[in-house]
Amino acid sequence: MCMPVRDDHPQIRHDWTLDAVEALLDLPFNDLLLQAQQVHRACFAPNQVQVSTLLSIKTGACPEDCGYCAQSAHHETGLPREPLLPLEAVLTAARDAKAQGATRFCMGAAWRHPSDKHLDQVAAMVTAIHDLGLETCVTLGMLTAGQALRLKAAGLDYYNHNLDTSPEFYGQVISTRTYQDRLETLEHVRAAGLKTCSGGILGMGESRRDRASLLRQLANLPAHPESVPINLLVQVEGTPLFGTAPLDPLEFVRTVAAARCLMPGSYVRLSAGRAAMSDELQALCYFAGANSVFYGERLLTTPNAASDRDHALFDRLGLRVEALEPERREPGGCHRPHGHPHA
Ligand code: SAM
Ligand code: DTB
Ligand code: SF4
Repeated sequence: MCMPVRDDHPQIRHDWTLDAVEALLDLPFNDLLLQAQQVHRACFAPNQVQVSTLLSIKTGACPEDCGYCAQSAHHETGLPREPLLPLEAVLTAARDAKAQGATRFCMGAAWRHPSDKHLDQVAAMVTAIHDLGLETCVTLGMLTAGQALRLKAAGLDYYNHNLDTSPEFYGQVISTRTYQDRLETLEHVRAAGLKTCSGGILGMGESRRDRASLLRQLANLPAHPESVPINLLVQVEGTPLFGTAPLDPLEFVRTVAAARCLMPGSYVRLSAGRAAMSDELQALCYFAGANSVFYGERLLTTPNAASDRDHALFDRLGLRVEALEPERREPGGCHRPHGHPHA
């Protein structure tokens, strides 16, 4: 059994300098991957992957102007808008996801922030999905402290709220909110006792230093997010970021590896962009410490990697899908199964 990776563990730090994180990203590729793999093995079952399924419960017409997003009302992307889905439709999708082996059901809404009426409707969804025996995650935009508590009381496990990029680059991607707005919602989520899911998007034209700065922000939060999604920009026609020069795939792997080194006890999730990645690139990401994916044919509005392709890849790599076992899901703790050091 390995020591729990808690906030007082020497590997858990919240005092990273930007130069130190950049130096990690600058390491020779093999040195960085070896370090990440060692950290990964010390904290997690090395051949296990957690799978979550996503559903867009309210689509399009978002007042925010995020330069990457198909759902912003500021961009002409031709995406059909859909109001908040009824509870029954959401439950059908959740039952399906469970039947396909997902352990967490994540719901996304294209809001700047939810109204209290919408929040009550989402809270009812959360409770019903929790009762199906699935973990729940929602991403609804900014929350007040009271709204975070309301979701916690409804049985919510995780709140997803990405920092997305560095504070320095943020203004070039989004003008309708600030980095501080994001940090404040994360504070409310933590204070309510919810688990945090927070990560970012790579391939938006940011520099390596920006990627280092994003990782530093995440690692220097008062508690590491339990889940860190690393998205690769899905380029959507009509968005300002459509046509951005693609990121070197090895740079993506480096960032996954650095996330693993900086946040040893966090699940690092390969998120958007997997549909366009080769199996070999995904395999390298798993080696670099990614241990979670979004699974299912769709992300929110764009296609995901096909499920049969995922299963074939898991088989080829000898990766097992993690079952939901609450006693092993201690927040910030070590997730390695007892008595199976090399499981
Ligand atoms: N509206 C809420 C918000 O922005 O917090 C929740 C939904 S939003 C779609 C959730 C996350 O999806 C964003 O923070 C961003 O990281 C990711 N995302 C959106 N569009 C993307 C794209 N085209 N490529 C990669 N990631 C994307
Ligand atoms: C996250 O970091 N990625 C997911 C989830 N959290 C909500 C969303 C990806 C969205 C990709 C673009 C789309 O499908 O609209
Ligand atoms: Fe709205 Fe979220 Fe898309 Fe930004 S990322 S436009 S907040 S749905």
